[in-house]
Amino acid sequence: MFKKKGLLASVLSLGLVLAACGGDEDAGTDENGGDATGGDTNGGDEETTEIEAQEWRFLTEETEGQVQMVYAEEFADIVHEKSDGQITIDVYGFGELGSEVDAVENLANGVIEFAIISPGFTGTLVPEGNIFALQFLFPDDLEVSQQILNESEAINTTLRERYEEHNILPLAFWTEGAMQWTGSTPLHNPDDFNGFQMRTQESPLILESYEAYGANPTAMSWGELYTGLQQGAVDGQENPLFFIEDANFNEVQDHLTISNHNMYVTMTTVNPDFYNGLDDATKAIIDEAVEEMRDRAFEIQEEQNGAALDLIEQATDTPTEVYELSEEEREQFRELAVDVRDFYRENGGDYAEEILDQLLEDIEAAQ
Ligand code: 6CS
Repeated sequence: MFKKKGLLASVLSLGLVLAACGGDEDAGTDENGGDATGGDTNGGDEETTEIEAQEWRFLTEETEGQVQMVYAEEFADIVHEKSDGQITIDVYGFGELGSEVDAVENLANGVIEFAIISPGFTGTLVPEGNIFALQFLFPDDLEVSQQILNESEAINTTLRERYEEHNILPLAFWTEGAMQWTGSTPLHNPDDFNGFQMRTQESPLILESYEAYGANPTAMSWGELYTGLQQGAVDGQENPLFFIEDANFNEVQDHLTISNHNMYVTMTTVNPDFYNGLDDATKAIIDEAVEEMRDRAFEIQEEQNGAALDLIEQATDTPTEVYELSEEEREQFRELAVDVRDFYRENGGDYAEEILDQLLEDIEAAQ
C-alpha cells in the first residue's frame, strides 16, 4: 500500500533477497543479455537481487481523489508490491510541498524523487514544452492522441531530451482529458473572448493562444482560481471536466463551453540523477510501473471526466449553462489557433521547428 505523506524518509538498512526466478518475472534483460534484476551469480543456479528498503517522495499538482493523485497512489502501490514491500512511496498533493512551479525546482534539485509536472508550468524553463499549449493540434479522438503521446519520437526523444537538460526526466506523457472553457459570460466564438480575462497556467504559449482570440490572459495558480473567479479577478478558465467539477469552478461560473480545443497533457517525471543511480532491478520496477499506468491513466481520466458533466448539470443551486460548440464555431477558433504555431516555431526554443514538424507527421500517420 502507498503511504500518503508524513513519514520520515529514512533509508532502512535491511535488504530483501529476491530470487530472480520466483520474484519479478518481467524484469527483462540487461544489455549483456543477463538478468536486468542485477543479481549476483553465485556460481549456482539461483540468481538473487537485493532491493534495498527505501522511501521516496512523489508530488502531484492535484488533491485527493483527482486524476493525478489516483495515478500516483496506484503507481506507489505497484512499486510497493513489485519490491515485495521494500519500497514505499509517500504521495503528496497540491501545495503540500510548495506551488506547482516549486515542484519543478524541487524535482530538478532532487528534493523529491518523482513528480507529475504539467508542461504548462515549465514554459519558460523548457520552451519546447510549450508544444502542448497549441490548440486544435492533436486529433479530437483522445485515444488516438494518447497513442501519439506514447509513441511520437518528437515527444519521447527530442522533447524528452530538452527536459533532461534541465534535470527533469519524463517517464510518460499522458492526458487528463479534453479541456473545456468556463466563463462568467458565454464563449461561443472568438468575439466572445474580446477583452475576456482568461486564467491560464504559466506557459507563454498558452497566453499567446488566448491573445490570438483577443482575450487578456493572466497566469495564476489554480489554488487561487476559485476566489479569482468568484471575485471577478478573472472571467474564465480552461480545464478538463473532472477538474472543473472537483475544484467547484462551476459554482462560480455561469457558463460552460464544450470546446474540446485541446487536451490536458501532463508528465510523470523522475529526478534523473536519482533514477540513473539506481540498480537495474529497481529501475525495472519503476519502468514496469510506468508501463502499467499508461492504460490506467487513460481509464482514470475517462471515468472521472465521464461523470463530471452530469454532476455539473445536477448542481442546480449554482446553475451553469452548458453549450457545445458547433463544428463551424470550432473552425473559427482553429483558424486563429493555427497561426500560433508560427509563434511556437519562433519562440519555442532551438528544437521547436524540428519537434513541431515531426509531431505533425506523427499526427498525420496516426490518423
Ligand atoms: O489548471 C490547473 O492549473 C490544474 N489543472 C489540472 C487538470 N491539474 C493540475 C493543474 O495545476
